[in-house]
Amino acid sequence: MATLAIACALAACGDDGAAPADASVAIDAASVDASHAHGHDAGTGDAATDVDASSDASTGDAGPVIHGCSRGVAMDLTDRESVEIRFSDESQAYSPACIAVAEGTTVTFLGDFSAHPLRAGRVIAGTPTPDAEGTTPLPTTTHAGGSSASFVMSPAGAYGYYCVPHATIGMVGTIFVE
Ligand SMILES: [Cu+2]
Repeated sequence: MATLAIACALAACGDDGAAPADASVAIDAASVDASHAHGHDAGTGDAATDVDASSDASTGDAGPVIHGCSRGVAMDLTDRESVEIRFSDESQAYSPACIAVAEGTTVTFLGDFSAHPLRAGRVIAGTPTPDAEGTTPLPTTTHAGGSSASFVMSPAGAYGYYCVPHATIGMVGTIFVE
């Protein structure tokens, strides 16, 4: 019961501090999340993307950062069986662009793939870099037709993707699978 011990330390509670312990644990979890965020803005996909990509090698305990998206700031959708990511001519962006899902979750991209062809990979130092075949559940060859495409996210890992013609203007995203 490590969490209870921590909670008691924070709350200076006695032998029967069950109710205050819960409250302290919640506060503690929130502060941990904040400390892992490192100030990244989830899914903005602006010029900061390049800086973030260069930090991939020194991940520390916060895990990888892809397109400015880390697990700490990702939208937590790990309780969903299916997730939709939308994109449009107006937004020139994916929404949501920075998410975490459970392994086996079906992720469906919805939008015009002829205008916004999808490819697995990441923008590194301003250069769209495709992922190798077999390293991602997302398409390693450009997916360029139709208006809906679904992918079963497995195995666990961190997967970047981008719109081929708009990758360098921030039409990028990241999916953490756990
Ligand atoms: Cu696009």
